Amino acid sequence: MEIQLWKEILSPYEQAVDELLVKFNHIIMQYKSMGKYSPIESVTGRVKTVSSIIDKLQKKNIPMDRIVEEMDDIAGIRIMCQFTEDISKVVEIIRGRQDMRIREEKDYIANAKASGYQSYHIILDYDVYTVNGCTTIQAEIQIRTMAMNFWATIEHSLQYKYRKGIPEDIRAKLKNAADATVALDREMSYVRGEIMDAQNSFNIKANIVSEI
Ligand code: 0O2
Repeated sequence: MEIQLWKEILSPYEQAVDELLVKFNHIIMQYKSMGKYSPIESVTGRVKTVSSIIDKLQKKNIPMDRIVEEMDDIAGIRIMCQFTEDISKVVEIIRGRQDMRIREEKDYIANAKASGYQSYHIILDYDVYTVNGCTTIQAEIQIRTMAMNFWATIEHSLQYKYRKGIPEDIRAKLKNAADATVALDREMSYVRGEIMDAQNSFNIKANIVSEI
């Protein structure tokens, strides 16, 4: 397909990622400016590359003219939280918004994948207003703790290294590491109250200093 046509297809997805990043970053800023603990630690976003869209279309037997309806992760947002408890708070924030209409939720924290992968996925319908009018696209939001993100990032890069499949011994080690991640998140939950108090008072002090 021509480059120009791909640019036209991907343009609303790029706009959606930009807009969603602004919205989630403002949530972080608003919590901080109120001197409150933010359930969102950081947020990243990306538009799927053309080659990985083509790979997925072929793998799932999706025709080109069904991209908008069938592909739900061309626009991808990843939200990192400090604690497992923050994830449900972020889900509630998204559920309460009218500009992000939830199509589907997948809880890979309650039901981790066989690989050990943990994350909470939300598929959205999101309206993008362009010079040609309004178009609704799908976007995938992945919400996870920093520990879950550490594991998923390493495992994802190994998937690239071992394109024909991660060897069994490495998969077993990754599964152990995933179990350690669960244990780490559980331990951190025990000290959550302490950390939140410390961060709240740090934010309040920082606000006072910036006002002087
Ligand atoms: P990328 O490069 O991140 O875009 P499918 O999308 O067909 O694989 P499904 O059921 O439609 O499957 O989506 P699923 O499994 O709910 O979520 C897909 C995305 O979740 C993946 O996108 C990854 O980002 C992430 N993910 C799912 N399983 C794993 C896993 O075992 N390890 C890691 N590291 N990430 C996972 P892509 O398109 O595969 O990759």
